[in-house]
Amino acid sequence: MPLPSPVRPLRCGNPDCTLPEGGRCARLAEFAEPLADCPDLAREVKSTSEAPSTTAPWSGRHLDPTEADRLLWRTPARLVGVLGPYNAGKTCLMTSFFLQLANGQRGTFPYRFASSLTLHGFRELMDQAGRWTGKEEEGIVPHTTVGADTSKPRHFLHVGLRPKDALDDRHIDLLLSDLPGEWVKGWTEYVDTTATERMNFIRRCDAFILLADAGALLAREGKATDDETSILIRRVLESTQDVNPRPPLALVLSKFDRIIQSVEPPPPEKRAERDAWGARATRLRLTWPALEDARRAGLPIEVFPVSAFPCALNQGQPIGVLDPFTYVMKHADSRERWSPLEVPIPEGVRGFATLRRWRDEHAA
Ligand SMILES: Nc1nc2c(ncn2[C@@H]2O[C@H](COP(=O)(O)OP(=O)(O)OP(=O)(O)O)[C@@H](O)[C@H]2O)c(=O)[nH]1
Ligand SMILES: [Mg+2]
Repeated sequence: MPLPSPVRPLRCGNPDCTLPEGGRCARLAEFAEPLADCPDLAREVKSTSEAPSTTAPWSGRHLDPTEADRLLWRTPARLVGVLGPYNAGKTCLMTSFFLQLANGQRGTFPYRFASSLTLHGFRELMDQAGRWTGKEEEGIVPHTTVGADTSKPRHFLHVGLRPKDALDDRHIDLLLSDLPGEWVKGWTEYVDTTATERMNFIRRCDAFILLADAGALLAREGKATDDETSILIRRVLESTQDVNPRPPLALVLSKFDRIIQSVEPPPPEKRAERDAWGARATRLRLTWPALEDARRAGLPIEVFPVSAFPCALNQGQPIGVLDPFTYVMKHADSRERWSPLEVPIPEGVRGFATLRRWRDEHAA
């Protein structure tokens, strides 16, 4: 993000004036020092209620693709594509993951929480989730929207991690995509250039977490969800065909609390086996073959029943949220990485000695 120029706080009523942008005063002939004398110029006064301008190189909210890109170049970051149709529970899963980690409840997850460049973004989501009373008809977090500035959509959440060993202070960046379901649908169904460009990051993902609403997928009338999920798996498979090694894929059956009374999940080591799901597997008519094709193509696959918010926050704990993250990180960590790029300080940059000389020359 460029720093604002020193004259940026100025505003000029004269439409021909470019001084505030670093150009020329339109009334230069009248005033020897337009900056001091021109009456058209006014200092911009910010109202205190206005949000502070973001002169810092990060805003604390979701990162845009350029910021995510910069982070990927600079650090050995792990990029995880969290994908799923509208309302699948993507944002809830990431919010719940963050809550657990930040609370020190890392379970089997091999890292502890260290930092976040998107703390404001998480904070807003956590505030919303904290207000949820547990009723199904209330939303837990707001639906992810495309955002006002469509040229720079902000759709990456960041979590900084340190290995679980308290004496190991290496820092690892984890980037999670938090996309609106409509975009995922656009990418899977009507592939046009805009959709493809927006999803360019897919090829750089170290791992994927795909979500499907467990109730919708395993229900008798779950054909549409089965359809959507299978297409999504196939799109990921197709888009990563020349990525080596093949990225792992965790299929999360979300909102499992809603069906727990009627469906008992198989033991963890059997969850990726079709037969272990018994008669329910027949409802995944297209999803299982897609998973099996992906596995044959070399993608490590695992299935996770998860409940990010089984009840209001003050009444209970999430179930199984850390498991898919533990799984994908185990694979992502085993990938060979380039050492991070140092951002060089440009040569010939003014040191104090040259600065003093330059000042003396100009003062003379
Ligand atoms: N009971 C229950 N409901 C959940 C759970 N996770 C999500 N939900 C419900 O599903 C809704 C949608 O969840 P989101 O996380 O916003 O879904 P999303 O995939 O991010 O949706 P988009 O942003 O619109 O693509 C929430 O508002 C909740 O009502 C869960 O673990 N349990
Ligand atoms: Mg969302």
